[in-house]
Amino acid sequence: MTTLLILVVLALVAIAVWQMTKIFELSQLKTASTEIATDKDNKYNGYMLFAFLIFIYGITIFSFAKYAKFLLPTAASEHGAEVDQLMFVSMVIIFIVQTITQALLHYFGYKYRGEKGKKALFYADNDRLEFIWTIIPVIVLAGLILWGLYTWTNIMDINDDDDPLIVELYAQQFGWTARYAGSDNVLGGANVRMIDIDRANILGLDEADSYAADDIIVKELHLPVGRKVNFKMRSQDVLHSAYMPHFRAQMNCVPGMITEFSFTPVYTTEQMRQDPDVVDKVKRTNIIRAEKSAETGEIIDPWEFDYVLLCNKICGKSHYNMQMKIVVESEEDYNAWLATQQTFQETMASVTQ
Ligand SMILES: [Cu+2]
Repeated sequence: MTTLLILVVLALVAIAVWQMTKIFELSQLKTASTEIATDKDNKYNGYMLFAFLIFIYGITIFSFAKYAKFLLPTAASEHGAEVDQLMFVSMVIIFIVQTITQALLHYFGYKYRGEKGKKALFYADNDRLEFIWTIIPVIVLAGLILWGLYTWTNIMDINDDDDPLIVELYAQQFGWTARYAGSDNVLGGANVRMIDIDRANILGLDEADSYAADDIIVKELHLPVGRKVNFKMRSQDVLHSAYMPHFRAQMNCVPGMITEFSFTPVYTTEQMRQDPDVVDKVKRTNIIRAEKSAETGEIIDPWEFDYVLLCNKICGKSHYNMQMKIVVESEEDYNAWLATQQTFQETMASVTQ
């Protein structure tokens, strides 16, 4: 490490000496004008501007063609479609504006390149032009912001209308736990101080709280399609972020407080597996897996699409793998699955025995 630092210092000193020699050379009054651009140089640079313009347009088209497949598939939640539409319209506007302004910028750079005898015109301002290029962005931005605020307020309005399912998402280094509110649909009180690992009270539920008795703690999240879910997030240790990309949902999990997010899933896992983008992605991934398997001789199972809950805050060394599977299914399947799970009271009873 010390050797590397010494080498870096030596290199920097060498650069400094070189730069100083250059400054010294420039400061010497020399009549030779080799550093002054000629008409030929300016013309050459003007053409280079067009070449650069073609390059940025080219790379844009290339990126669309090559990388568009990495975008998320259709939104699987009710509000997700609105978020996507807002994003799409914003991107289209940015795209059009940048295509036009880049062309103008490079064209004018070429048109008004330096030429012998050509003098720049002193032009202080033009009220009409200033007005136009101020008012157009003002109108467009005001529209986008108002629309965005309206959508945001709608999405973030977490209420108990339409009988939502209440689910707690509990984050800790490095995994997720979910808690259903049970048949009363009310989560029992909980606090990290009441965690009792020996007695399997992993989420610190208040055993004296009658609402806690029927709560169901699980390691895989199942949601009935078409029913609104109100999530209540808690964190045990550091900042985490509950990120459910397919549902266009994300909310920070903050130690010491409960944060909320609400959405309605609209496609079951099975339906999403039929989505052309998902089918394509699964196919591509499995080709890579098969190749890797053939290369290393290791058996890698083919991948099947599932919704996921990820952590989107860098919370420690295993952050990258902090995830939980989400299954969206019909109301009947969901009820059948839930019926097989143990309630908090049952878990406690089995431990105490
Ligand atoms: Cu995390």
